[in-house]
Amino acid sequence: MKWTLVLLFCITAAQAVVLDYDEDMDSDEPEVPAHGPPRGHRPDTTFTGGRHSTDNHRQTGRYGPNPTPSTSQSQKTDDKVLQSKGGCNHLNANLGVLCPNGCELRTALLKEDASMQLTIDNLTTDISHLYRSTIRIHEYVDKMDLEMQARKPQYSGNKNLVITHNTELETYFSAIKEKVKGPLPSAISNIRFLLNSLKKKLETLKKAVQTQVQFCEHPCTVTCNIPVVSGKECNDIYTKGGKKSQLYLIQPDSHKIPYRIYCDMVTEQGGWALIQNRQDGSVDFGRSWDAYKAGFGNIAFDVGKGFCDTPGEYWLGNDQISYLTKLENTELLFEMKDWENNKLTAEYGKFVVQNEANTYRLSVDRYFGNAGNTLMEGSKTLYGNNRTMTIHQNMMFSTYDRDNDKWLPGDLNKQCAREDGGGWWYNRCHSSNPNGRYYWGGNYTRQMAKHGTDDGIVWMDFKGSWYSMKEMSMKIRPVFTNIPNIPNPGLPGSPRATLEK
Ligand SMILES: [Ca+2]
Repeated sequence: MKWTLVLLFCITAAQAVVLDYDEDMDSDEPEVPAHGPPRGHRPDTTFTGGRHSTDNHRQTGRYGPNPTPSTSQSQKTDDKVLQSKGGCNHLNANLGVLCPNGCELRTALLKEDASMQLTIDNLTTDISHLYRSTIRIHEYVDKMDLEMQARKPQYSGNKNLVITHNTELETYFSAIKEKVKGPLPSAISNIRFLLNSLKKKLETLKKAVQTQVQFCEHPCTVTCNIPVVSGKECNDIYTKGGKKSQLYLIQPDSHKIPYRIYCDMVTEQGGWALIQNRQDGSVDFGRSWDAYKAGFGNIAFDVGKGFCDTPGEYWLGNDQISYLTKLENTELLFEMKDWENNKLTAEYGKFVVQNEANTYRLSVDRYFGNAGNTLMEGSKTLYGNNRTMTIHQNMMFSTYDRDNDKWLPGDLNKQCAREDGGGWWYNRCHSSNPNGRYYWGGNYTRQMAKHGTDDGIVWMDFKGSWYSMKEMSMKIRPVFTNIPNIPNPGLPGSPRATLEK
């Protein structure tokens, strides 16, 4: 590019020189004498301006050939040479051609003009392309500038947003860092300790559950060594030598299958058959007619002595009870203990339970004790008809699925057994409820009761309706006939009763 511009400059300068020279020739030519123009050969170095000084200059120029002798022949020859070199004549042909004149240069340049013109055209094209490219670059730069201007607000907004988020992150990070370095490690340590503790407890419970699962593979099997001595009932066994209170096998009738029962051989000289027992709430007494008919619960346990001397909670069964009470004259002993371990009793010198066909109707007589004669007299905390309807004497047995009570018979919504928790000789409804629900601690409320009624193990004359006994039991035995001179020891004031006191 640089050399191209220099060349263009030279061309322009040369053209200007040619034009000047041609103009001079055209204007001077008429003034030129025949012998040529008077100039150029004088070696006057004094610059006088004007055109002649140019001649002097040219004389010392690089084109200057040495002067040759001027002859007419040589002039003719020079004319021919000059003509061939551009057609320009010197003023004095004798001076020869000292240097290429403007005409020669013009001629040379004209010869070069075609190639130069092509180069110029190419340069022009290149310049045009360059110009257009420059224009496009400018346009692109302007566009970029506009875009940058447009993006400045966006960048500022994003910058503010980033700064806000960074500030929030720094705040959160500081809080987390503070917690991580502060109470968090100790809290984690405590939680880890608790988890380990819970894990150990769970492992212990798991082992206990596994043990119970293995133990309960035969949950209803109680292994008891049956004593050799047996009898038709407990008093019979007692008279035969069975003096320990434990589980025995009795057979009241030779035609019936023997069955297990717990015999109390200690209380009031023994011989008692345990027909009902409550002591820990381990057995549900809210059972059906058939369950009460056949009996349910656990007769006795072996707690390590090699025989079953510890009674469980159970109901012997209405059929067995009925049969035993008819086998001989039978007396009945209620024993009850509150949660302060105060113990009271209620004895009946007569106790008869009819068979199922007669709905196990109850008959008791000859009360003696300190708990209150609720079976025959109802609760002494009540009066008039209210008390009368709590008498159990002559009542039929009722369960939740067999309503034989005196509370609106036939009305399915008036069932004492359904509301009071167990099977019993309900009237309308009770003054004693030995088969009621077991309440730990004794006192309970209407809100705690399933139906809002006094459904606990109640003996109203002892602790009222809203107190459930800790322990309750019913024991029967034949009226003593094997003790000489004691015709009816269960009667109040009898020799045996006096003896027991
Ligand atoms: Ca009823």
